[in-house]
Amino acid sequence: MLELDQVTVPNDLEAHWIPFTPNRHFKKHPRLVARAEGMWYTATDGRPILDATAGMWCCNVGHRHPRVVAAIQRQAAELDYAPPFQFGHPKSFELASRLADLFPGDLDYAFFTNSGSESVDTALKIALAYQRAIGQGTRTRLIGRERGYHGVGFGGISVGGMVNNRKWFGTLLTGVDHLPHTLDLERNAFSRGQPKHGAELADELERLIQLHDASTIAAVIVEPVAGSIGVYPPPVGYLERLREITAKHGILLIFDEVITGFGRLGKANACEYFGIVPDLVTLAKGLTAATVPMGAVMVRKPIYEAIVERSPAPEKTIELFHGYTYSAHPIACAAALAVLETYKEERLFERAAALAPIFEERLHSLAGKPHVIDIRNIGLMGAVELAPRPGRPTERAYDAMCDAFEHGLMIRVTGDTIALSPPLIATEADIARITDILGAVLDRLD
Ligand code: PXG
Repeated sequence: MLELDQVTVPNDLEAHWIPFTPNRHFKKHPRLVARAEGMWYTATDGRPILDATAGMWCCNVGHRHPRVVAAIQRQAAELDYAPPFQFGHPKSFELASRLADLFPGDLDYAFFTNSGSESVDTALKIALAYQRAIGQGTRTRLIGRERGYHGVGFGGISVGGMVNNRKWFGTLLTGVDHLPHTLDLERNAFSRGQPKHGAELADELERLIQLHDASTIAAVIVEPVAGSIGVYPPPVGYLERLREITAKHGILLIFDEVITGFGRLGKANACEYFGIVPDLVTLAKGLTAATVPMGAVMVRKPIYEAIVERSPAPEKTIELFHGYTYSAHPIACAAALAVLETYKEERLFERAAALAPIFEERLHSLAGKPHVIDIRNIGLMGAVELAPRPGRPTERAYDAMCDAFEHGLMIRVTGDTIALSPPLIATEADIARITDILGAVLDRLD
């Protein structure tokens, strides 16, 4: 095991181009962690850092869980790799069956990827292939939502709605349109759980259908709870309406559950939480609790049947020309199976559901703090939105993140919003500590 005094801290940070990070500032003021256990990281200078973000919405079983560590070690020593095209290994089939059991309705098939971004591109491609397979090949348009985050592949940024993630990268996919986002501070500020107002925003889909005609639209993709933008729970009735409208017009509905999957809302997934069966579901993060990179797309039976079972090509012909070298990697499968076992054994989804009201209470106790203009929460997802500094958007929240790290707390920021998503193993005392440290950070913030 790595002891802290064995950690060497590099004296040259230049060569690593760090993703989604202000490299110039970070390399002058690095925040490096050396080890982790349970709810805690240890910084390279030995300071304990409480993890209020489950890494990046992903370390749901806490860090370095013994069952998961052992499963990864065993698998690495047994079968390091198996080609996923034309060959296979038993664990991927076991994992797919377990996942099918976790999802409602006939979301019975799993296609494996290595990240959320790959899951999104895979789901969009399956949607297009399905429409073509059922003789609806004119349905090529994809509809996303403003402020949505669907990873960083060209498909994902095309249907995504974060301006900075799109504007640098050319024309993106053509034939994409967007629904309006659902944040409405005037009507819904400081809502607890799902906001009351805004279900009618789903009717904008009817308007897009009138504009483009249903016969040109393949799929709509949304995060059931917008995560990365800073936790926008869906208005009451909104997702139900999206499901109704898409079904009526033969449009597939894709739920991007990269964040909401695996207990974040106190249920196995957002489908179960909201009681809605979409046509495809994208997964990653909590699938392996981030121990080994892995993603997946859950697919409804009629989609699999149309593309695979009813393929007009001879049986020895590939049905879907798509996949990755590391799809269903044996070590990722072993990690995922151990993580699913941990969710079940430790009743972590139920635990998250029980903790959610306490988290809500503590989070909303920050309402009177300086600069706070909104607080939102659902399950174990929470956001504190700050008023931006005039002319310097994002800087205030960034300073809060740096200060929190100095004071032993890891939080995430997006724009001027602080986002919290503690591991599902958090205790009441952990939540209290998180909000206490954050409260002090807000008090110090200028
Ligand atoms: N879809 C959703 C809904 C996500 O939240 C992805 C796709 C992409 O997953 P990968 O594994 O390709 O990164 C995500 C990822 C943040 C933050 O700060 C959130 C994500 C990634 C990075 C930062 O909120 N979510």
